[in-house]
Amino acid sequence: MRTQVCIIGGGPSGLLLSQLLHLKGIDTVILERKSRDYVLSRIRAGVLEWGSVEMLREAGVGDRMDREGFVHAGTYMSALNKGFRIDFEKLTGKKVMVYGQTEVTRDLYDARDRMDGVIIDEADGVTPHGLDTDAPYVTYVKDGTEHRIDCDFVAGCDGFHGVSRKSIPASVLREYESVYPFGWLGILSETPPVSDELIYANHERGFALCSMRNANLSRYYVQAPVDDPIEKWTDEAFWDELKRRIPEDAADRIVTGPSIEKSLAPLRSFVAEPMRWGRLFLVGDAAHIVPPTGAKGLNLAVSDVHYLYHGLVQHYQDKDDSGIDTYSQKALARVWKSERFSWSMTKMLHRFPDQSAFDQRMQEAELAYLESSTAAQTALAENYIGLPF
Ligand code: FAS
Ligand code: PHB
Repeated sequence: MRTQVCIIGGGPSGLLLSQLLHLKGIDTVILERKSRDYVLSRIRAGVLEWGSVEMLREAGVGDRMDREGFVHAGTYMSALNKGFRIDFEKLTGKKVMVYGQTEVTRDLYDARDRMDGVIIDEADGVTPHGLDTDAPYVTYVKDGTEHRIDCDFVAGCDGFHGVSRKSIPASVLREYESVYPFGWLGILSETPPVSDELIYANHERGFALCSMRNANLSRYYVQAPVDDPIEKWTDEAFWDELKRRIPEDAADRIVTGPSIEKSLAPLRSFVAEPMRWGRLFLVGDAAHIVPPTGAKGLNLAVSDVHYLYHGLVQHYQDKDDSGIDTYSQKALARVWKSERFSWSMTKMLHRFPDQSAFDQRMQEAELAYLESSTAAQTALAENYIGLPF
C-alpha cells in the first residue's frame, strides 16, 4: 500500500490530522494499536481552548460539540475553602468549551468513517523505517500477516508510550522531564455538576477539581498518592475528601452518587526535542506531556496538528517546504509556554510531600494576590483560554 502521510496513532492528534489533510485532498492511513472500543473507553481531557474549538469546526466535526458542549466564560479558584471567579471573557474577550476528549475522538472517528478514511485498528508491531531517507515506510502486523505502507511522511501521533519518539536516534533526541510526587484520582458520576463552571481548589490536604461532561455527568478529581491502590478509594472516601477540599458552599450543595469510572493518573511534565527527524514528525503526547492542571494536554496536540497540517498543505499544494521545515521550532515555542503554565498551576494548587507550613502560606498568598489583582488574573486567563497559534 502507498499513501502520502502515514499516521501512527488513532487518538485525537492522529484523527484530527487525518481529517484536515483529507479535506485538502491529501491521503493518509492511520495505524492504531488498540481497538476502537478501547480508544473510545479512555476518559481524559475536558476543556477545549477556543483555538481548538475553531480547528474542530474547520475539520467539520464541530456540530455536536456546539450542540452539547458547555461554553464557559470563566472558572472558580479556591483556597481555605473560599472561592473566587476569574472572568475569562471580561479579561481576554475569549471563552473555553467544556466537551470531553472522548466525544471529540468519537466525532472524529465518525467523520473519518463517513469519508471512508483508512484506519487500521489493532495494528501490531507498527515500525517506521527509512525516516532519514526520501522513501520512508511503515510495517505492521494485522491478523498475523505483515504489511508495508510506503509514504512521503510519517506523523508520530502515538502518545507518550508510542514507537515514534523512540525512532529518533538518541544522539539527536533531547528529553526534558519533571515527575510530580502525586497523582490525580478522578471519577465520573451521573450527578449534576456542583457548579456552573469549574472549581480548582488548593487545600492543605491537597488539590481538588470539580468539572463536568454534561448536565447529569460530573467529573471530579482529588490529588492522591500515585501509588495508592484504587481499592483504597471507595466512593465514600472520595466524596468525603473532595468535600473537605472544595469551598464550603459547594461542599454543602454537592450531589454525590456512585462512580461509573475511577482512575488514578500520574503527573509529569515532559518535552522531547526536536519534534521532527527526517520524514518523521512528532505530534501531541508523543512529543510532550503536561500535568492536567492547566487543561493543556489535548489542546497542545491540536496546536501541533495546526502547524503540521498547514506545513503539509504548503508542501503538497505550493511545493513550499518552509512550513514543515519550521514545524518543530514553531510547535515547541508554544509547547514550552504551555508547559510553563501547567507547571505553575500545578505548583500553586497542589500540596507537595516536602512542603512546609511556610510553603502552604506562600500558595495561599499567591491565590489571595490572584483574587485581588486584575493583572494577575489576566495573565492566568490568557494562558488558560489558549495562547495564539
Ligand atoms: P493519545 O495518547 O491520546 O493517542 C495516542 C494513540 O496512539 C492511542 O490511541 C494509542 O493506542 C496509539 N498508539 C500508541 N502506541 C502505538 C503504536 N506503537 N502503534 C500504533 N498506535 C499506537 N489532557 C487534558 O487536557 N486534560 C485532562 O484532564 C487530561 N487527563 C488525562 C488523563 C490520562 C490518564 C492521560 C493518559 C492523559 C490525560 N490528558 C489530559 C492528556 C490527553 O488528553 C492527551 O493530551 C491527549 O490524549 C493527546 O492526544 P494524542 O497526542 O492523540 O495521544
Ligand atoms: C476535566 O474535565 O477532565 C478537566 C478539566 C480541567 C482540567 C483537567 C481536567 O484542568
